Amino acid sequence: MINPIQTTFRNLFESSPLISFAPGRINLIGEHTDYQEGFVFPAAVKQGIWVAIQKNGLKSCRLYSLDFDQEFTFELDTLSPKKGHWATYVMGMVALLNQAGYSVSGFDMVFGGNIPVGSGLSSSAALSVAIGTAISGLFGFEIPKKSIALYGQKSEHLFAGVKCGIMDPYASAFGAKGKALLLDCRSNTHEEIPAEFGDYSLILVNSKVKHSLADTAYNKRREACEESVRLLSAHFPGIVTLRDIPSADMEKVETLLSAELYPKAKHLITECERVHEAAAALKLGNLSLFGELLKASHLSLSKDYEVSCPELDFLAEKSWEITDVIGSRMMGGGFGGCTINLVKSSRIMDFESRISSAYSARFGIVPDFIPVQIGSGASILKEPADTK
Ligand code: GAF
Repeated sequence: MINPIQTTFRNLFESSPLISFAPGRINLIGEHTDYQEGFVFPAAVKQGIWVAIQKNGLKSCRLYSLDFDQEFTFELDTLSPKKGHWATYVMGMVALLNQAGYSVSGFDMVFGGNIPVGSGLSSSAALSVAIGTAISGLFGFEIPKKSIALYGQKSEHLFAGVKCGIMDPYASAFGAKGKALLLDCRSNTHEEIPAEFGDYSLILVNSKVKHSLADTAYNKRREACEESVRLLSAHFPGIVTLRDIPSADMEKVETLLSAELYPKAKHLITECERVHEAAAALKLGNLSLFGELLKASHLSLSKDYEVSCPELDFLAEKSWEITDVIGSRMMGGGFGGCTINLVKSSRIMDFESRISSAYSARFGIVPDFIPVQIGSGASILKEPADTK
């Protein structure tokens, strides 16, 4: 992928660019917990976004998206990121970096990637992190990775309208080859844990549906958690988020919350515990326990947190029926996108054909299968040979 990006850049702008890469991410377990300062267990994948960039000596930034085959130019003096356009991710990062005191001057940029659209591998976080890494390298800012991840999250809040957590840009920035990140979303620190699955491989199944209002529902879930914290804090002194409540106190939580709020809080509390259990199981090589925890996570997301959909439920349930599958659950924000599955490597073709025929018979959609391997986080791949 680096070659077409580099060639396109040279053809369009006739100079030699710096090239950065930032990966997409999977999440093994720990869903919808990051915005409650909880625990998550993501990993970077090999698919990602490549950004080629060079200074242009102007007061404007000239962009070209290889994937959209579109150009876009914006002036640095009148920067106005608008929701819904790919260039917003570039303008958003530039606006936030300028606000933080990094003085970004004019540049030319080409970017593109190989993250399947709608797969839930978080291409938007990868794009923000790749842009932050590229700008940091080009202008010599040496912005810490954690700050790049936080700017990526803030850009999503301000310019895409999704009040997401830190997981996606953090995993893209800090990913490590062959390792999953046990991430504490309060301290924003992580422990790397070898993601060794023996005879099993990770494979995503893309439902190829994205139900409307997903962003609204996401923000509503976040508000429901915040409301629960407000109601519970009088009875649990010192709690800051739902992560601070142990599941041993679940009965008390139930008596204090409405029938609407309680299951959501229950998901948060139990999912944080499942993340620790899953990390411990992986360390011990106990894959069957790991798989059971993935199933419990899916059921909690579907029944209690209500962020699944019939297509994802069907894919997970069908996978649970197959003996060669050790774990399966919806992955990411929900309401569509992918399931993540641990499937016996020698039986993947059989898995694909069984899931494909069952899913297409039920929904009239042929799902996509995306094998994933755990790769490294964001980096600069190539320094420019010359600068303007
Ligand atoms: C999306 C968000 F961007 C993440 O922050 C996280 O909340 C995830 O949904 C659900 O776990 O990917």
